[in-house]
Amino acid sequence: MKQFDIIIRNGTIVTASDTVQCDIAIVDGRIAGLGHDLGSAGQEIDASGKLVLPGGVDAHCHLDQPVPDGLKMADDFYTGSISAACGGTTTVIPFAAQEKGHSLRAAVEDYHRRAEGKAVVDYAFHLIVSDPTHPVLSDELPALIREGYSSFKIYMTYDDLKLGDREILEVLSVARREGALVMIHAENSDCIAWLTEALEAVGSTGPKFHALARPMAVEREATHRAITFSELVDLPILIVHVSGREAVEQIRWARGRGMKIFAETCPQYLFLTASDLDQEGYLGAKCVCSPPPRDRANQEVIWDGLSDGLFTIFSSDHAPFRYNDPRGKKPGGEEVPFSYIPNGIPGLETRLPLLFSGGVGTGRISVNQFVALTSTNPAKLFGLHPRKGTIAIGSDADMAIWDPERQVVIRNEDLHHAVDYTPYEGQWVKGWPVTTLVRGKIVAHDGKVLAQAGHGRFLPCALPEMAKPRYRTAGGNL
Ligand code: DUC
Ligand code: ZN
Ligand code: ZN
Repeated sequence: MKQFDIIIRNGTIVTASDTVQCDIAIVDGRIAGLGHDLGSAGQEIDASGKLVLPGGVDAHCHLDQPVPDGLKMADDFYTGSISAACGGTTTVIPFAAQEKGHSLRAAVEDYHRRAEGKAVVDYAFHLIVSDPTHPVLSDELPALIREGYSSFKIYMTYDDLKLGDREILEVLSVARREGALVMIHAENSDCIAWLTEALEAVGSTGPKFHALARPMAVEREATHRAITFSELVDLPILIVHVSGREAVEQIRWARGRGMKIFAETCPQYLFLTASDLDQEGYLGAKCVCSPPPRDRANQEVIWDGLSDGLFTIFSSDHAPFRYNDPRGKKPGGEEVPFSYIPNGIPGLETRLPLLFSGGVGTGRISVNQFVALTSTNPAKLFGLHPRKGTIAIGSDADMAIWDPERQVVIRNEDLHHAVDYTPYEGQWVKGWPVTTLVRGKIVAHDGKVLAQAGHGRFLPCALPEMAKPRYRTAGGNL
């Protein structure tokens, strides 16, 4: 009888803290041994010359999320998760979004139905709280947090999602009481509406004007306001999709005052600029996302924040709207004013290779920082560690085996999402995840999907230890 189900031999194991040469033994989907001369196994994987990393945890992606105005996300839990797997990601955390006027519980139940039997990688849910009524704040949200939905996103913009300042304070207070983590989309809604009207009034309606309607000042102001709310309630928060210098400065300022402000950034702020919205014709619509990409100097600010520890996590913000589609970027098949273009770009499969190549490959970040930003920290921040996010005895055998030398030119035709474009078409990267395992099963190898839909399981999240309040203030004790 073989001792183990699988042994991965001769690889270089990388965690957030260490890089070691050793073999990995797997039994029943978990890591059972790390070392040399481990014994025999039913299946052997030779990882000579390869890096073995914890599978990526993409803590910000949108899959099959109901959206208004006749739009539809192209990726469901199957196409989204095979795309994730082929890009070295083994856990995704998309959003169960409350619709205004509806219950939060209904959103969660609906989202489970959408995920059931489809995912190939494991998944947890964040909530989106868009209608914090009394029953939601007093009953539904606390109950859901205790059931394993321990993080939620709130928006300071988008008419169908945004909360007012008072509502944000109420919601943060519940999170503090229950120990949840709040993710904040920080952009000033009124400023965006005013700028949008002014631009459209003079006929400035093309995709490139999306970036002008959402300048950095709009993000800076809202980031500062979110930090103020965090201080008043004495609650750590996560500022998501930070795009450039001005928001970064606010977060550094808050950190300098001893506040626990977590920050996330995404590939679009490293590999795209606002000029990508200014492509021929209407093609810039492919890069419309919020906050918008900035300029080259801001890309450097984001790189600095990744290397010096300002950013806690690096996520895709995958928002899969097709380009040539009546329910996508050209709603009704037409070239519409920028304010009607659905916000968001695809990025689940390219998140890790882009950061590996642009960050580790250039020496901007170490390979251990890469693991921390893309796997260990998101697992810790959202209560999934040490089951996810590391290579350790007892952890789930979720791994990506990387060929650090493989050179790839990104082509949409090679990706596995259901979107009809990638904003990174033609970009060259060095380093690619060739084999991905989820709980000891090879789910993807060399771009081929080897797992059945439904292999992925739902993961309830523990209360995030890392996001506990640091101080007790008057506001926090209320
Ligand atoms: N912005 C968001 O806030 N969410 C989805 C995509 C985007 O661009
Ligand atoms: Zn957002
Ligand atoms: Zn998002």
